[in-house]
Amino acid sequence: MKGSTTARISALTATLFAAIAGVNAQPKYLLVCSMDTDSILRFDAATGSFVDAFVPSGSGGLSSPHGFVFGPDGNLYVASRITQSIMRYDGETGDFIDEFASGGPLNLPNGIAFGPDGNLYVASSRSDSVLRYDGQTGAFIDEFVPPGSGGLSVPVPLYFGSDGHLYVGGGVLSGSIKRYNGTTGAYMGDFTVGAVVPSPTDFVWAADGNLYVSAWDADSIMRFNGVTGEFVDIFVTSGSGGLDGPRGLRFGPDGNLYVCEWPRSGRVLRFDGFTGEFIDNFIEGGGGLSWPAYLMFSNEPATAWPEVFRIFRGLLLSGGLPDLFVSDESRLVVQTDVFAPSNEPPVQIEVEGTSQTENPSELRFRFEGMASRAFIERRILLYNYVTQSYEELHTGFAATSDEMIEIVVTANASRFVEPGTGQVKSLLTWKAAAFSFFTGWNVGIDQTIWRITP
Ligand SMILES: [Ca+2]
Ligand SMILES: [Ca+2]
Repeated sequence: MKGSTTARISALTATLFAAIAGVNAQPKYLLVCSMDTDSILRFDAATGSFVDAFVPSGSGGLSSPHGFVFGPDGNLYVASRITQSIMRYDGETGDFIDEFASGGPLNLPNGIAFGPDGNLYVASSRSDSVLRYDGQTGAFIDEFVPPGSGGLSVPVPLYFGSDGHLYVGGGVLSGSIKRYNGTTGAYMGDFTVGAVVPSPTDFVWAADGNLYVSAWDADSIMRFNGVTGEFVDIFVTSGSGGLDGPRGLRFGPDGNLYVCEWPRSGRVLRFDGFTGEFIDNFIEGGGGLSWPAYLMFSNEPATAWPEVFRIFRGLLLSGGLPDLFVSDESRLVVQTDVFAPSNEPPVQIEVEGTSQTENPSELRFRFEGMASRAFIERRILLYNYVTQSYEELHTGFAATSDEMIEIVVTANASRFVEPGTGQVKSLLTWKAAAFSFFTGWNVGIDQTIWRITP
């Protein structure tokens, strides 16, 4: 466990570094869900000035929009509360496509997210549950988190963490962020500990490794350790800048924190991302904004999950594709191919996924795994679609307990995404060091995912 913690800390350091290296990736737009006007409004991300109604009022029947997210197909999905459905809009133009999902015991949809299995997860506020819909067809699949599981009450925001598990904010006076197994939906415990969150309405992991949570009933923004869930502090104090009912929150390109105020006004408030001090009303009623529920910048990173794995060398001992989704000690285990030519790594595994964007400003590949013996050389390669060959980006000795390695590409990242299809591929190889005479060993892979920023 200790090794795992160390690896996580180094991964967080990498995140911080990347945040500094990636400042050139400026989003153009801030999208805000304007509940009272039944529209999604677009603002200039740098100035806050109104640009247009990306999704015009009532488009396709949109009524009381809440959670929204860009899907794996690049389109925008919006929870429409009054119609009890999830609407889909063209991700480029904002044009209505269809009423994507509805039905099942859905009652007041709130936060929505796509999962590692490519399906759509919806917080059903009034049934105290999380529902799952087919990510391709929109058909209802099941109650992924059954009503009240782990004490879930009035779920509002929900996101998959970088560990692949599902985090759900719920509860009123004794609110918290709860964690559910990303593949089974089983309750894993309350993630936030040390302080209750009075009505958590949104949350976000920041580059500093902390989790920032809107406490709607306390008019404040709380901060928790993003890895352990331990309470850190009240980051934005109650009522700062007149804050009355914080809801959606995100960090902007300037490193500051943007918070929707719901429902009192049409304000998006900006707070210093380092001190939490109030800066200004970044948006105040622009474009008719009223009851802003959620917001997002146009270049938020999206997760690409492994869709296929291929064993070029080695023998599958145990596990399968779903083991690669979540950091949960459940692994794909592959043994050495003893017949491999001596100049070739006897374990070679390729994983493949799909990026939502073909021109990313940043691409990260995250690997978590281990080898059964010491002195096994591990290489991580990403497929370069320009040179049409694998490019080696990391090499080192594999650890004998889980370690997490995150490769961060900020320069010319589009070379690792196939034009037209968005395909991304990574190759992982293991080979015993020259001085080692062991031939029978195996590797366990706990997680392989990509995080891709438009
Ligand atoms: Ca692990
Ligand atoms: Ca796993």
